[in-house]
Amino acid sequence: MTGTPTPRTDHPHDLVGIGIGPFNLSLAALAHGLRTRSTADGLTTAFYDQCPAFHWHAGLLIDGTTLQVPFLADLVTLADPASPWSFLGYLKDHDRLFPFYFAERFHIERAEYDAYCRWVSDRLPGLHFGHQVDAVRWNPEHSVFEVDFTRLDPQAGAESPGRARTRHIAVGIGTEPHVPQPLQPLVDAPGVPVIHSADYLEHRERLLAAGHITVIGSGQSGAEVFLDVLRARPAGAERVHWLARTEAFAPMEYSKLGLEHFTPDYVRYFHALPESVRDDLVPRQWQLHKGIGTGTIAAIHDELYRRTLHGGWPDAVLTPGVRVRTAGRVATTRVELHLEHLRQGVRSRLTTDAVVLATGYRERSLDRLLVGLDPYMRRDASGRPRIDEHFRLVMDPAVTGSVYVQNAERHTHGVGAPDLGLAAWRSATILNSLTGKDPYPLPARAAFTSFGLERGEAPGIPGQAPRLTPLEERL
Ligand SMILES: Cc1cc2nc3c(=O)[nH]c(=O)nc-3n(C[C@@H](O)[C@@H](O)[C@H](O)COP(=O)(O)OP(=O)(O)OC[C@H]3O[C@@H](n4cnc5c(N)ncnc54)[C@H](O)[C@@H]3O)c2cc1C
Repeated sequence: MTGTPTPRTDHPHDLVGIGIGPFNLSLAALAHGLRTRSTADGLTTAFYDQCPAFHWHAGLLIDGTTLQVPFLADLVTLADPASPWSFLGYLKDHDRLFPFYFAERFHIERAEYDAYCRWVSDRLPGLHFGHQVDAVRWNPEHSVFEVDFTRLDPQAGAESPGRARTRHIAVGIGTEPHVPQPLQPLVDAPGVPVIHSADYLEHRERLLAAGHITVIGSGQSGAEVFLDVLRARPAGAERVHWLARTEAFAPMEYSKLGLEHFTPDYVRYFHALPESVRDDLVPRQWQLHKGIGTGTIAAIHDELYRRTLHGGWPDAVLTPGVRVRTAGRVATTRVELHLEHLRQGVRSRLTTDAVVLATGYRERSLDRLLVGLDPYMRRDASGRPRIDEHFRLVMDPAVTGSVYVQNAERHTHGVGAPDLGLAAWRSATILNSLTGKDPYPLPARAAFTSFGLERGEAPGIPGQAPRLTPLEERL
């Protein structure tokens, strides 16, 4: 809820959430739902976000772009379909249930998901926007965490400090745009538009006015920006390059059994693997989350094809397998990219008038925020926080409170960490652990695939005796 008064901070909360992206918003919505459940008493909660209001990837809400998960992957439904904070609840509140029913859309527009989340954030009590959390400490004397924040008032330019005390914390600070080192010099200099795709819409008009545009990056964002540029430019005078380091403009895995990697079953299987095996696995699974949606690939090809109908080829160059070695400005108005094809070994230069860096995102560092907890935190062989199956940082037993994390656990819980489809389940898992009362009963099984073998016996359906395979059949 924007503009709510900051609560009294002398009584400790049960739970403080840091960051209000979709994941902590889901946690706040399900925590709010505990008040009506007989299995658990209500929790006192407060959630803080540094932004003035909820916005979800505002720079990439390009017309027509859709969520890559079905609308059922909203903030609550997969844990509590009866919650008032569901996407269907949002539609009902806006008298749009019938139009949505006839639209037959499983994948809603990104802008609609953003509006739905903002509707929740405008109504849910205990959300405090314009609050930047600066530090977290454990107070052993009172057995509470202390959360220091700064209230930001962008209009008045005023700032004032504050502190909340809490028994438990949920960190959901998300990701930030990433620019690879060779491209850093471009971002720091003014003049030519060189922007990260996260800021695309804000700079769209200026970019489209440039003579030649280069889009770098072969993920979903790069593909969407390339398609948008293509559609906006006249046929035969597109003047756009799309370059990517990857071997191909590859599709994202979206088969039904492939999607079972985004189930609680896979999360549990992955979490139980040894650390070295997990580290080996994650980069190999890039196609589960880093490719391009097949619909977007089809739309790009359709658009290019349409531009050949009256003869000639579009003035668009699409080249995968290319690395940008270095980059620099030329006479303040242009950019020169030094390119190398990774297979051919061929090097060349490209001079361009605008660059969109669709070079992805990185998890925001927990270490910066949680430096005060460092002496208590247990780390793995690579120095990363250890995180248990309930999404809780493993800490010295002297700390009796819990720090839960959302979307910072890819190394322990796998590729599903940033996936919106697991949001409600993870929030429910956290609340079940925090209350110790299982207010949100969760399914023991969610996938048809049995990930891994049971030790000593064949995999089977939980609760049913496994069918033993005679030795001859195994040959
Ligand atoms: C363009 C794009 C599209 C995507 N589409 C999909 C999709 O279709 N399906 C899917 O499954 N996944 C999708 N994802 C991935 C999904 O993980 C993110 O969309 C999602 O926003 C992550 O939510 P979050 O809550 O972790 O973080 P964020 O949405 O990044 O929110 C984190 C919040 O924490 C706040 N914050 C950070 N530090 C502090 C601090 N110190 N104090 C206070 N507040 C702080 C930030 O202001 C921010 O509001 C997409 C990602 C991107 C980039």
